Amino acid sequence: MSKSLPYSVKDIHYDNAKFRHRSPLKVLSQSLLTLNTKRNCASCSTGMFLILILVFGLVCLMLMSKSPNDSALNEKGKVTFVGGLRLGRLLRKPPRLPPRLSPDEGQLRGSSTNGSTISISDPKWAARQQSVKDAFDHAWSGYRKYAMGYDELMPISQKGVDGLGGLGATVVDALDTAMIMGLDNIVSEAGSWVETHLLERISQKGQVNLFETTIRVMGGLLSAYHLSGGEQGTMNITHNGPKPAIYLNIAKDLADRLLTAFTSSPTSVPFCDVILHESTAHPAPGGASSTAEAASVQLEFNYLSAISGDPKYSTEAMKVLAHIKTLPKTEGLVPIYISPQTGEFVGENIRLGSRGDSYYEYLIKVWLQQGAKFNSNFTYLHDMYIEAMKGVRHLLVRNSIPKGLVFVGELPYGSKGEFSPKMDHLVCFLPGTLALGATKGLTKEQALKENLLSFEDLENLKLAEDLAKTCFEMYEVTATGLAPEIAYFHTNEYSEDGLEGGNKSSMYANDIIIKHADRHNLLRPETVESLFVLYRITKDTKYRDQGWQIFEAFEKYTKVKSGGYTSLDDVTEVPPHRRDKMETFFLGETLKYLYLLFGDDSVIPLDKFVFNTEAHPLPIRNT
Ligand code: DMJ
Repeated sequence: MSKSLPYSVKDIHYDNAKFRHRSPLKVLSQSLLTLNTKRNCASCSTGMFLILILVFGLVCLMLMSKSPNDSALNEKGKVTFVGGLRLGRLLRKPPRLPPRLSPDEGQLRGSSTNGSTISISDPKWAARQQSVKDAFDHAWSGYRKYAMGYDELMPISQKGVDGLGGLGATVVDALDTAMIMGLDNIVSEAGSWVETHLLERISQKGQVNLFETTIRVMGGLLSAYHLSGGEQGTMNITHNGPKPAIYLNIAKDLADRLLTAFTSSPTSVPFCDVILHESTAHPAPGGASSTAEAASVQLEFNYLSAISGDPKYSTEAMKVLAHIKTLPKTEGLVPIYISPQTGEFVGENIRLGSRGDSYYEYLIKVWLQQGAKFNSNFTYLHDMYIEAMKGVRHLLVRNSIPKGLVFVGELPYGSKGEFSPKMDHLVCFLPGTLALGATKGLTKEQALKENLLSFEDLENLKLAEDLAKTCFEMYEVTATGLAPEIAYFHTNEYSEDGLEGGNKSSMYANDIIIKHADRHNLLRPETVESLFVLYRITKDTKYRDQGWQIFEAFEKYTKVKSGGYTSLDDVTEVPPHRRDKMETFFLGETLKYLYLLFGDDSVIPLDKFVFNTEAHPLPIRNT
């Protein structure tokens, strides 16, 4: 039976026995029975009888008294042990969690690992989840047949290409998706490739980009470490692939080399490129680093410090955010370039698309990762995030005409310059991030019931829902049902004719403008990522329906028969002209988010994990 990962492995302190929480009554009657086997009560002296009553009374008291510091099964079924040791605990067996079920098993049985009942999932969604799993299998089979060990597959030419420095990026990006899906054979294949080849590659390869290598390769290794039982030391719950320590050692070796991007920079802003075999770092050709790149490696370096016990990774990476905190901003918004030489922002171009996007994502996610509420050292990140989202709402959000889609535009010349109604598909990470930032991973219902949403949270949640709609309409408006890389929005100040998406029945056909140069689709994940987060948070099934519609369009137009999926040149044409590349994030992100969207909420719960910007789940600190 394939395995999957409904919880942090940290939570799995149990054997495979059926969950049994012994009631105090049961313990008492068992104690009585035990005593009675040794003595016949009828022959007891009165003194002995009184002693017995006293003992029972004491046992009762110890078992019934419930202190908040006692071990407890919390709301997610996680066993927490906090506070001092009590006598009661000595006499009690810690509660055991039920055996871990694969998402499919869990759904079929209608039970969950948190002890509460979850609805038996609709067989329709179980079948759709299976289709995503099949798609992943098809994507992997093309890659392993034609490109094993290369960064990416060219599915039409049936060969591999090294577009990311030659570290076998698809293998590492795909690994934790296979673990989550319970695809054991792929876990074995990918895991053993990592074990056999990756360390050698890292020591021999040349130039890599700090950000891409961190989010895809280090992120993939760290997530594989955790999901394969890392923090338990020896327990490998996938039962496939290498031991967690292998992933950790490789991640450390890689991070030690990447660290030179930070340590050789004259400021807290890292250089953008690293020569792996030399362990040297260099600025980008233009000198400046992308703001998103410099500020989106902290989740990974922090987690590496936590599990390796070596603070140096986190220390270097967090300097970037602490430094950016001191820089002047425009209502919390930042230019997309920053100089490692001066530490200052470069230019005035403000956007939440390429080079800007994950800066905003990591502000809130690093705060969440570090234990949010009980770790005040990082409150500044939350403050920066809230200010930035206010800035987004004030300076970048507009409505299109005639139908009023809410979109996020750009300020290429700063807040004094002209507004551009251009929105990259990349911006579609924002609805998910806004929703996550608002409820901190809880459902909206729960957050409302517990009165946890501030005015800002409610505003951000509303914007999240509006933007998710726009992101979906960017798919719906085209002939293929797939989004272009970039869309423009028709406003009072901006219009262009003859650039519709090709789906005449879309009610937003006149709102969305797609320029010829922007019509490609790279199998990107951002919209399905947001649909997944919004579904988890709002429980509104429309997000699942939309995700399914997008998945079907991927199946129809991007699937390559011999194996793999391909990027497209033009989503407004049917049939679309195909490019010849399967990006690693299709396996690492797009299919993972779709799989999770159609599955059970207890798999990688949003209040226990943060996804790095490449969809690799990392556990949230719980102390
Ligand atoms: C991924 O590599 C990451 O999500 C990154 O933050 C930007 N976008 C690509 C996928 O589109």
